[in-house]
Amino acid sequence: MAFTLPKLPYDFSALEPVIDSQTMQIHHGKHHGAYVTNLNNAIAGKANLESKTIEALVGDLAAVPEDIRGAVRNNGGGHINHSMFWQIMAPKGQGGGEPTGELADAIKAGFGSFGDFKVKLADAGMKRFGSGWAWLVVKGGKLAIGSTANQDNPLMGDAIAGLSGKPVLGVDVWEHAYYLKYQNKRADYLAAWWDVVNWQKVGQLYQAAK
Ligand code: MN3
Repeated sequence: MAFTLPKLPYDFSALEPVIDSQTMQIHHGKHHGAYVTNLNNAIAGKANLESKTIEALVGDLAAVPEDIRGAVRNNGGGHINHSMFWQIMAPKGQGGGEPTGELADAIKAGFGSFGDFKVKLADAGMKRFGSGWAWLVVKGGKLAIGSTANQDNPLMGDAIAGLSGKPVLGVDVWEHAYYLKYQNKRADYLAAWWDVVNWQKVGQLYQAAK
């Protein structure tokens, strides 16, 4: 098996009340679990693909045979996106607040203020029609905000994902991420989500990406 479902770094109930326990169980175990299973099935027997990191695999879809490229794009994207998503959240109390240090400075330089940044990221999530993700990426040494459809990741590049750069924060705006608790109210989910963002982890990703 090339890829495995990573364990959550906290309990299913740890992100309550922002994200309910049942949503976390289904989202991690069923949705992310299925992306991993389907990705492994798609690349089974292809040692050159099985030995790659997930970043290298989705970052070079041109190297994937055409007959499985769509499956790798969707399920490899699902795997890398969710693997990051779990890491950049933390239980209320540990998560939330504001970024510090260089990341805070870069957000201020790029978007005016932390408040302006939050508005712009939520706007990217709201304007993504249907399923997808809103992102904060490092591109050319600077921070940028964008969104992708389905399970596309910025590492796939502009031609495929409509966005490029190294992701440092991504928020899942698929209905499966919020429907049980928030129903159709994506804006309420996005507003509450800030309370569980792990800014320490996002700061580490920023340091590695810049
Ligand atoms: Mn999801």
